[in-house]
Amino acid sequence: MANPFLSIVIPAHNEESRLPRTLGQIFAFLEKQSYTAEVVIVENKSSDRTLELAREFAQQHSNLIVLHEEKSGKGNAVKRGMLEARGEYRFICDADLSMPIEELQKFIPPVLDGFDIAIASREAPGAIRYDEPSYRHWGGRAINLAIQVLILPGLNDTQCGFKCFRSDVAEELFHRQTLMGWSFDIELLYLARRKKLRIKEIPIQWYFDADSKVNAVKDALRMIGDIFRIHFNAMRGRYDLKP
Ligand SMILES: Nc1nc2c(ncn2[C@@H]2O[C@H](COP(=O)(O)OP(=O)(O)O)[C@@H](O)[C@H]2O)c(=O)[nH]1
Ligand SMILES: [Mg+2]
Repeated sequence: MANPFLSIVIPAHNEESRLPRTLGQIFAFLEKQSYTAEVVIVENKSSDRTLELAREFAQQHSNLIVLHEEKSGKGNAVKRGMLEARGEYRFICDADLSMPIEELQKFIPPVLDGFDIAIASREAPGAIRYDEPSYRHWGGRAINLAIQVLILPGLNDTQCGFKCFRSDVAEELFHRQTLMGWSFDIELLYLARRKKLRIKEIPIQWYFDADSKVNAVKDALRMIGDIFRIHFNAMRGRYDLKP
């Protein structure tokens, strides 16, 4: 098959309860589009039936690719999926579809053009956040402040799980990714900034899902460690571009 126009890459860890509904909505949406598309699920370290479920779905959809990754971490799964995907545009998509799939149109041509990376933002003017508890919102804002001060000034939401990369940009950036946990986005966006790539922030509608794999204390502390790691890596020239 020729390379599709769009790849939707879904990292999935213990997602047996959310995945069927999400896949149902994604395939119903894709059927209505005129472009070609593939869906790539990357599962790792699940203790439930996520992998089996994804494979059952793949028997009914020839454009669904299911990958099982041995190494742990969301970053590892996304890296593998984005590098194995074949779409001209490659869209990272959380398995909970906390952003309605119809919003995807805003991230790709013809609605959006002239960009290298389009990132969903829950903070840009026009964004709407539904049902988010304030501890999560303010925790996120505190982490974003550290990200902006130390790494990415001007980006108000680097952590939303919906981002679109043009294929050539994905190939280049994901090969250089070194962080494999929740902070992988920050490193990728920093690499993109170094290359002066055009990052577009897209305001979205976002629905908080209490069923989160994020551990508010442990993962927040780990993230702060990663923010300093990226900052010091950058100061030591570890992200300098090879000629
Ligand atoms: N493959 C894989 N996916 C993960 C891992 N951790 C989280 N995810 C996925 O990352 C996405 C976001 O997770 P979620 O629990 O909704 O996080 P939140 O939205 O930040 O609260 C979901 O698709 C998860 O399945 C992991 O270790 N491996
Ligand atoms: Mg979520």
